[in-house]
Amino acid sequence: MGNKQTIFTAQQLDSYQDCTYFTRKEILRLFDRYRDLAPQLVPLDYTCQPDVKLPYELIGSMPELKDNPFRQRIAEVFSDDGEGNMTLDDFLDMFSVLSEMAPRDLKAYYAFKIYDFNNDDFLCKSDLEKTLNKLTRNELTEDEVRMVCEKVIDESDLDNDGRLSLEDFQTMIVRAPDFLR
Ligand SMILES: [Ca+2]
Ligand SMILES: [Ca+2]
Repeated sequence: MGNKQTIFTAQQLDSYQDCTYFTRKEILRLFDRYRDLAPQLVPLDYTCQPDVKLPYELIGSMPELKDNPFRQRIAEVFSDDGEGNMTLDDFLDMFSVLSEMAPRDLKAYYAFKIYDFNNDDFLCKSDLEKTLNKLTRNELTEDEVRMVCEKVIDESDLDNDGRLSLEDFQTMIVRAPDFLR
């Protein structure tokens, strides 16, 4: 009991390795971190895939997220329930995409989802305004924000529908890579 080998089956570890950019060792380390957030909720045996979710409040307080102005959106996007409460699978997915090993296109795809506050698969002006306010930690005036967002849409809205699709967004981050950080 409590031995690392009994937490997951070999197949589970293989599939976690296939679905993330992590090694077995890193997966086990992340499991420990997940469990440390709430040892009373997370069992030491995952071989029967227990139905466990950790509340957003715990996830959002982790050192990687707590100072990130997008922490709530990040947790929402990666959580199955859309509310930021995370299963171990959600948790591993999130850290995998945030890791340095994740390719730029994958990061861009998730950045788009994170910035799409109303989840309609487009970045409209109000999504971009919210994004910019968070990126700049509210240091710009309303007028400045409006101007920057209009300019961004103007330059990247290839099909001229006044909002950015994922494709438009990929064009945009080539010009303004800060949006991907
Ligand atoms: Ca949207
Ligand atoms: Ca467009």
